[in-house]
Amino acid sequence: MKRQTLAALIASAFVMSACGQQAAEKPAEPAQASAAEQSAQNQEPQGELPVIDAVMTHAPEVPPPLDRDHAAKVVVKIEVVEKVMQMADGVDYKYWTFGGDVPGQFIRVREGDQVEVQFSNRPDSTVPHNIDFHAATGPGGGAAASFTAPGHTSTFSFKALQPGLYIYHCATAPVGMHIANGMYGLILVEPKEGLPKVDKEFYVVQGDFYTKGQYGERGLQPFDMEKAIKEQPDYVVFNGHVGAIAGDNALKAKVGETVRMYVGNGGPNLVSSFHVIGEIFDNVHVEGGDLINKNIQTTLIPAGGAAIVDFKLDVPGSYTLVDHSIFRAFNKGALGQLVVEGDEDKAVFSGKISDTVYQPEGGAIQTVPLTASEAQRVEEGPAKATNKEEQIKLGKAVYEANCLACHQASGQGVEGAFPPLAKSDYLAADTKRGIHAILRGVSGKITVNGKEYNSVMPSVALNDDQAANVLTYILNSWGNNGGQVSPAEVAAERNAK
Ligand code: HEC
Ligand SMILES: [Cu+2]
Repeated sequence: MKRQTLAALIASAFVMSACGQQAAEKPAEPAQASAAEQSAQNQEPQGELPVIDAVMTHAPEVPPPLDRDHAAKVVVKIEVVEKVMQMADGVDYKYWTFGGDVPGQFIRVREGDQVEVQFSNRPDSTVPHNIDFHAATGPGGGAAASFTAPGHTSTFSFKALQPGLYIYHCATAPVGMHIANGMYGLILVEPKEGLPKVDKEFYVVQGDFYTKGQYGERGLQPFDMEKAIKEQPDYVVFNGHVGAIAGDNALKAKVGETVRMYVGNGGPNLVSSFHVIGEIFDNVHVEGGDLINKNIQTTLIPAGGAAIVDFKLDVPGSYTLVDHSIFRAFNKGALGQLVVEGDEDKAVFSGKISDTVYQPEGGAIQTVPLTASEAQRVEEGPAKATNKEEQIKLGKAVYEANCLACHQASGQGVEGAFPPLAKSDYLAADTKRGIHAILRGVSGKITVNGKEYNSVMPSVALNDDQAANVLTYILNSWGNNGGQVSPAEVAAERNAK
């Protein structure tokens, strides 16, 4: 798929695109069911459900409406694929995906369906993954039930009890990193009576991305955890890439048609102020639920949330989808297009289409000088531990903030994924391994307490004091042999080649 530069998108954002590419016709027909049939279905025994494979589509396509008046067991097959794709023109990123692209495939089921999820993590994946369905009722939305090491498949099922449009996402530690790498998508649980018929349906999910280089910096850009924590994305995009639904990839429709958009927000951080420039949403399923609001200009879509919007197209032109937190649209990529062809209606709109020019304002960051005493406090840094007990106390906080998500509260780890730090023979054999793990990360095959692990631990950006304290805490916890690591030892390893 050809992606375009943001500059090119902005240039074409307000003008009618002349390209002739046609979007697939997708007339939408609601499922019809009488009240009597519906109440009969409510009592339908699970064992007798017909089994069907879910029709799943990549964005911006939406599977056709369900033409069913009964519940079914719907089999949803999801494959996790880690792969490098284009974020923007000349910018590559290693995405973690459900099904090979961002967002993951659209899943459409019916209220009352039994959803069986067959969740596979490709053998060439570097880390385990799982899936949390916001449409599921049960612990973690299936996160633990679907936790899957590379080269394995997990199966679990849930009943789609409540209709609505729901996000699904990966919830493997570090959760923020998995979501930031693109692990999210939408599942629609159609109400039993179906949704009103429209002419076209589209699938759009916003997400924010954090790269080492700033916006547009070329080459393969690694994920930047620090920016993610600060919630300062370099990219805010629809459907995973700058230009995924703009320019040559714009959504297409015709005057007179009704359009429904299933819009999600994967986050991980930002809330979307979703707006289509030049249109008013006739109906908004607020937050993807039953509440329908009418005549809406901009609808809020929380991170980990969704909305269903629909509108009728009265006049032709290019309608720009944006996050109306507007720097995101014009400086970070949150820009899509719906190109509408057909006859003018001068009464609705006089026909003058304006062309705006984007002028960068310059991004120099300003600072305010500190007083001499403030500067000295900054220079001194936080209070340091003066003995082993203080190291252990400070180290516990470092552990909880930086290691617990993977190695677990009592250092017990997760079999097949995160090795234990409690009574780890691997660590006990050489304390320096702990220092190396923090400074450089760990990858490749290692054996801990007789069990093999072949995963990746990212390096953790701790200073010498934090690293010394967390390791001293670990050595003196959970039945480990004791010991102490000093900041000087960490510094020596940091400087060693
Ligand atoms: C994102 C998950 C993750 C985080 C966060 C993490 N680790 Fe790890 N850690 C791993 C994985 C996975 C391995 C095994 C890597 C392999 O299989 O090659 C590992 C291995 C280790 C090992 C060597 C194996 C053992 O069990 O003794 C040590 C020591 C270690 N980590 C310490 C830490 C410390 C200390 C922190 C916090 C500062 C931390 N880790 C944070 C995932 C993580
Ligand atoms: Cu994941």
